[in-house]
Amino acid sequence: MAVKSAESSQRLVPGRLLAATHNRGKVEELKALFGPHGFQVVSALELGLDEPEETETTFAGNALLKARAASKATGLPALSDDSGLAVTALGGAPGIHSARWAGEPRDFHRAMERVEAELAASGSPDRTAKFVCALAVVWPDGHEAVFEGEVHGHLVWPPRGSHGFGYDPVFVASGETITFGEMDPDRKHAMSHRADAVAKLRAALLS
Ligand code: ITT
Repeated sequence: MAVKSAESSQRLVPGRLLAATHNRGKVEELKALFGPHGFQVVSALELGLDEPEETETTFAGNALLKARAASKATGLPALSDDSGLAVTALGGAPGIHSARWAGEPRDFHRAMERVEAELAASGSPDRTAKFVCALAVVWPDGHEAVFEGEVHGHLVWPPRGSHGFGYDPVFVASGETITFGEMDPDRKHAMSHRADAVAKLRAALLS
């Protein structure tokens, strides 16, 4: 997927980095992906920041909205992640609504069951899907950049494995036989949609 970088001349200097997310799974993955590059990742969850309402219609739009709110609240450079599962036979759903399909309080078993039920109802034999991740960086001076990553694969049923988070137990990346839920986290971090977006961010902002 194309990289959209609103401002690529700005550099991200290793140090304290605010992860504008309240999702524990994402916080862990962002720490694992940015820690080795000299960043101390502090999350909006740990700081108790308000969660902005995700009112945009794209991953990139929602990522920017979350990073802007967190940078404004803290005066720190903020990194946000808007991501989700896009199922081919469901026209890309749940997409930007991936978290919402889990209801409140969030229950991803319920979300995975809904995907399975809607696939069965669609009558399509196509089980291909992809995870998408938009990472946005917003600096206190208003500079912004967004990077998008993807990983393609297919869905399996029933769910398998207890690693990762969200829809990981039903997603098998292309060329793999085990789900992200069964995969060692380091291996997921080498091939995931988040890793793809981080690689693009690194090339643009850290090199
Ligand atoms: P924040 O907005 O606070 O970051 P959130 O969970 O609401 O947390 P999103 O709106 O971006 O985040 O929703 C993304 C959902 O997509 C997330 O809750 C997961 O269910 C799913 N998802 C994203 N990345 C995933 C991954 O690596 N593995 C499994 N599921 C993932």
